[in-house]
Order: sequence, then C-alpha cells, then structure tokens
Amino acid sequence: MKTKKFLVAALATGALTFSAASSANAQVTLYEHQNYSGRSFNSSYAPNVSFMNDLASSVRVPSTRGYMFYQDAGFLGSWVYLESSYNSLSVLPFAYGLSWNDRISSFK
Ligand SMILES: [Ca+2]
Repeated sequence: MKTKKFLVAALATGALTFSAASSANAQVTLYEHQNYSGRSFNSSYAPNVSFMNDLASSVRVPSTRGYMFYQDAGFLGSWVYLESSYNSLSVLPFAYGLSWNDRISSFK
C-alpha cells in the first residue's frame, strides 16, 4: 500500500511540473533580426510589442497553439495566423507584394 501511494504522489508531481513547463514555453518571442537574433520581446498576449514595434524580423511560435499577429497595436489592421516559427518574416506575404518583416505591432 505504501509503495502505491508514493507512486501516485510522484506521478501527480510530475504532471504539475510538466504543465508549469509548457505554460512557460507557450510564449511568442519576436526577434529584431532574422534567424532569431538581436533584441527579443517575449509574451503570450501583447496589445502592443513595446520597443519591438515594426522591428520584428523573425518569430518563435510555440508548438502548443497558434497566434494571431496584427499590423497595428490593439489587435488592429491586417492580421496573419501563425502556427509555426519563422526564421525570416520576409518570406511571409503581406499586401502589395510586401512582407511581414518589420510590421508586427500586436499579437494574441
Ligand atoms: Ca505595425
């Protein structure tokens, strides 16, 4: 009986640790330059991206869920839904033959 109780407790602890780890990882990181370099901005909910406004050139998106990225602050303007990371936002088409490079101002 003692052994069984111990096992259950260990499993519960393991589950808690895992869930804490995944919520910590469930954040978007915007990077100033391509290939995830330069200054970075980290959040899971950003009505504005602070100093990173119109500067992001690559983005890490967690595998756990997709995020909506917006051209303007406050989740306004054109948007794009991303479910994976981009080491260059230049390859992501915007309007008029332009790209999403240096354009993101908010995301959620
Ligand atoms: Ca913008």
